[in-house]
Amino acid sequence: MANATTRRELLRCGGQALALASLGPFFHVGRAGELRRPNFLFLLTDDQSYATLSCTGHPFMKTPNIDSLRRGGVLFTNGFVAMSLCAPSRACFLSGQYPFSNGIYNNQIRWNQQTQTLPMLLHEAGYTTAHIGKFHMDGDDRLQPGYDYWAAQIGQGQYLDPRKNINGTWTDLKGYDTNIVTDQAIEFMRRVPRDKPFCVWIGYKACHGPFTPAPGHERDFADIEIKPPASYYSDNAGKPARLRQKGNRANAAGRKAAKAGEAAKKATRKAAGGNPDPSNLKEWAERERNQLRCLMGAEDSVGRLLALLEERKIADDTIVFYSGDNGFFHGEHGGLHGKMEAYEESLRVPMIARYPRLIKPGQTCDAMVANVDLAPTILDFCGILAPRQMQGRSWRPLATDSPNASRRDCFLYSMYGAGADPQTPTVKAIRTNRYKLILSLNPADVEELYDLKSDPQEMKNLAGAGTQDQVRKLKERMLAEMRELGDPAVPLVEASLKRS
Ligand SMILES: [Ca+2]
Repeated sequence: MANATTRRELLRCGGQALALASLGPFFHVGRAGELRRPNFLFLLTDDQSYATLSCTGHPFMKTPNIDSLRRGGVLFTNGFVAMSLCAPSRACFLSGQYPFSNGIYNNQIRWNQQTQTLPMLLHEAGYTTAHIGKFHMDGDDRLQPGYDYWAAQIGQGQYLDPRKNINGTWTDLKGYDTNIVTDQAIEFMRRVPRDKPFCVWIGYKACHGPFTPAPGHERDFADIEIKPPASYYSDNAGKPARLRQKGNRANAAGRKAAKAGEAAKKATRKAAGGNPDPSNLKEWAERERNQLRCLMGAEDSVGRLLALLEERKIADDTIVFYSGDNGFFHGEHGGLHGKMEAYEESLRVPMIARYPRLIKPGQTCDAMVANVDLAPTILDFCGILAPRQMQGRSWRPLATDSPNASRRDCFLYSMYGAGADPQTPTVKAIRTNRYKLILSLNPADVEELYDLKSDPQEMKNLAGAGTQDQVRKLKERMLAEMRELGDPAVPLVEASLKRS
C-alpha cells in the first residue's frame, strides 16, 4: 500500500531512527498504528455569497451544521475567487491555476484532460477518489481522469429527478439533487477501505438558479420581510457604462420611490405587485427566499456528511473544506443579480476548513486567500509536493500558526475572456488590504478606485484627477502580479498605464 506505510517501515527507510515529528505533520498514526495521510472532503456550493450563513453574519439564516465546521476549524473572512463564474472557478479549485493558465476562462470551454488536478495527484498518491455532482465545463459529459468513482450531470443539471453519468452509465434518478449527491457521497465513503485515504469532491447544484427549494424548506422564511441592500437604488454614477445601464434599467422605479419617501415606496411596491419588472420588490424578495431555501438543503447535507465522519470515527483524520464557486449579488450596485463584476459581493465566498489534527478550532483568519490556493494547500497537508505550474499558495501555515506564515499583500482578480457580450464585464482588478483598482479593458471604460476601509460597499469611485498617482501605483502592482503569473493581458494593462 503506497500511503499506509507502517511506522517501522518509515523509520527503516531513513536508515536511522527518525523522530515521528520529522516525518511531517501531514501523517498521523491511525488506530491500527499505521501512518497515513488525511482524508479530504471538498464541499462546493454554487452561487453562494459570503454572508449567507449564520457564522458569516446572515441576519436570519440558521446553519448550525456548516457553523460547526467553523467552530471546529478556521473561517477565512477574505476568501476570494480568481474569476467569479461557475466553470472557471471550479477549474481554479481543481488545478490551482488562474483561468488564463488552465484554459477555462469562460463557461463554454471543454475540460483539457491533460490538466493536472488535485484529485488526480491525490489518486496517484494512493487516494481513493470521487467526483460527485456538478462539474460543468461546457457541459462536458465525459468521465474525467483521476477518479475511482464519477457521478456528474451535464452542465447545470436539474434540481428534480436529475440525469447523471455514473461511472459511464447515464441514469435517470429520482429525487432532489442535493440529497442525491449527498447519498452518493455517503455510500462512497462507506465503501472506501478504512486503511485507504479518500478524496471526495462534491459540487452541489444548490444554490444556483432557477431556484427550486430543498424538500422540507419550501416555506422557510415566508414570514420574514427581506429588505433590499443599501445600494439597491444606486444609479451607479461614476461607474462603467454597462453598470450605469443596469442600474438605470433595474431600479428607475425604485429610485423614484426612494426619493419620494417611505410611504411612496410602499405604495409603489404595492402597485408593482404581480408586475414582472425587476424593480418589483415582492418578486425580488421571494427569489431571495427561494435561493436561501436551496441553500438549506446543503446545510442539511453537511450535517449528514459530518455525522458519517463521526460514525466512521474519521472526523479527526479528515480535512473538510467548505466553499462556494463564486460570490453573488443580491441587489447591490443598482439591483445586480448574479456575479462576474469585480466588487466584493462577487469576489468573496465562504471558505471554512476543519482538520482537528492540525487546525486549531474556532479560528478566524482575515488574510486574503483564494480558490487557486486550495490545491497547493491540500497537497501541503498531505505531504505531496505541489507541481510547479500551480499558482496558488498554501494557507496551511496561516491555519496552523506556523512562524513561516506569510500573507498576500495583494490579490489579482481576472474576469477576462468570458465573451464578447458588452454586458459581460471584461475586467482586471487588483485588491490590496485597503484599496481596489478595477480596469475595464475591452472595451476600455472608466477606471474604478475604491477605498475598502471608508467605503466597503464600493459606492464612491475615487479614480480621477486627485488620485492619478495612486491609480498608477496600483496599475504597476497589478502588472507585477500579472507578469509573475504569466497573464497574457499584460499589454492591455501596460497600454492603460501609459494613458495614466
Ligand atoms: Ca456559480
